[in-house]
Amino acid sequence: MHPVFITGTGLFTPAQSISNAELVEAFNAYALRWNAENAAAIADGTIQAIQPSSEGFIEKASGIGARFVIDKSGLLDPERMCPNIPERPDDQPSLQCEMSVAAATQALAQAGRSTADVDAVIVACSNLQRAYPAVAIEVQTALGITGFAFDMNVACSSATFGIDLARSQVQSGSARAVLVISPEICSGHLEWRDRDCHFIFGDACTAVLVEREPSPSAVAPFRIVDSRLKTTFSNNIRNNFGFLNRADPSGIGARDKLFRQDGRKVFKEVCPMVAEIILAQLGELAIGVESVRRFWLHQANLNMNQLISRRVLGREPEPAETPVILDRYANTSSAGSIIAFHQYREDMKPGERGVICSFGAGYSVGSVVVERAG
Ligand code: CO8
Repeated sequence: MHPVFITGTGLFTPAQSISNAELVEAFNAYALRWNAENAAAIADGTIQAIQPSSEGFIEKASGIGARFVIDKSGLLDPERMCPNIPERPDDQPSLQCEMSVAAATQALAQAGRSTADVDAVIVACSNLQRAYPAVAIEVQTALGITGFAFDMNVACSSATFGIDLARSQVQSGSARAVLVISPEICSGHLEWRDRDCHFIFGDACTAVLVEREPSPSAVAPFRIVDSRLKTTFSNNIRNNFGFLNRADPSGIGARDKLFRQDGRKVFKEVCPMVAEIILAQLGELAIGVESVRRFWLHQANLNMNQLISRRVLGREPEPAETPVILDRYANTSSAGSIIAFHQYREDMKPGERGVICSFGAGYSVGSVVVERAG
């Protein structure tokens, strides 16, 4: 089969960031207020008081130190606890289109390509801001790309599944080059009033250019050696928001219409699954684990990544082997492993190999083995 390369990556980071201290202060102000308003019911045992959040817990349980967000004003307002993102008229670019164009422009520049070299756009992310027309087609038009575009969603594994699909399209000849873009606005579907998860997510957008040959001016191209996809159904990470919600008004606004998870179960079930998939993939490719220079893992939880790396390597990982961006970005769903790849790959030498691996809701795992091209 014809080789296929990732020739450029791009990253859009929102201008605003929220530290754990700011987040916890806002949450605790909300909790105090809610508990005061519901004091009688709490006192007679009908409902339970909201427990405060803590910076210490967040850092220890997750490794997250801050998160970028599109709007922090609404998130830090104890009366709102939700981003303020005004709707735009249909004749203006959508927010996800704007983020996508910014990231894609960087990816093209890094690859030494122009939009005239690209035939397809895949917008691959956890949540799309509308059902149709596809955000990808809006992005395609904004960039002036002829050809085709479509949206897809595999939650945290959207980007790796998108790369696998782009690789097939390039291999089959249906596109010369494909942009895989992940505009993740996680702040819009997170319940900021739930201390179990209010610290987990942030916003960002990544773009990856997949094509047949790197241009001579590509900054750090990588050949895709292999990609493996795995899904297995689980209710442990779920979001029931959808177009049928209005057909049963009793559920509108209920807690299950935003992200929710049983984090403990996810941790226990997903870590071994990911380690097994990476080890099986490397084994079948006859690539010794010790020869893999870097693992750009999904950025959900630091402890999770350390456990997976230990299982794969059979020893403690060196920090440079498993780059962490979680401390600044938090979990940006499908963008996470690509942000790590974007920020930590230029130092690798031709022939050196790495693994981009995402995992999350579904469950889904996407593992892409790459090798630095010359
Ligand atoms: N402050 C203080 N205490 C807290 C807080 C807080 N903020 N939150 C919880 N606690 C308490 C709990 O109530 C509990 O108390 P108790 O022992 O009295 O019951 C105690 O701390 C321990 O809680 P947990 O057992 O929940 O703590 P864990 O150590 O398991 O850590 C984590 C929780 C960090 C969530 C951890 O389980 C984890 O990261 N698991 C993996 C989760 C994961 O990777 N999920 C992937 C989801 S992402 C994805 O797939 C994409 C979905 C689409 C994007 C959605 C965007 C919104």
